[in-house]
Amino acid sequence: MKLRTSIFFTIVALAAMLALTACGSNNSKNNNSSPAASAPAASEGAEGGQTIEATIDASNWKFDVTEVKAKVGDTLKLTMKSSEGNHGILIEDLGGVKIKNGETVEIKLDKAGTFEYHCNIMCGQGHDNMTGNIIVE
Ligand SMILES: [Cu+2]
Repeated sequence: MKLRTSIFFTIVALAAMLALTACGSNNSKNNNSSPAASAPAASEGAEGGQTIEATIDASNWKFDVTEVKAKVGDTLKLTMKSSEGNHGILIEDLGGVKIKNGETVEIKLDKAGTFEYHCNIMCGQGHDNMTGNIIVE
């Protein structure tokens, strides 16, 4: 009876020691792993950073909106509608963005300036009058 008990405790003690050393080696391995690089999130909302929504309605031969103002860092969500005739919008100075009737495009405004847009579909005698400006400050 006494012998059994002491063997039992010896086994328990050995098991505990094994467990401790196993834990110890695991911990040292974990400590060697390089820290996870946490890149800073894209800097949004600092200056500008808002979403500006504008709808430009085209008719023969004008755009109802000829000036859209925004700030550097804003995202311009531009929708084009054509209530009369067949028109489109081309913004050459902002990467040649094209917007068709009923379409919405999102443009990230990352530089200041005045960017002209104009109709890019030959729509008739007043075609050349169909211009406007996106002013980014
Ligand atoms: Cu046109």
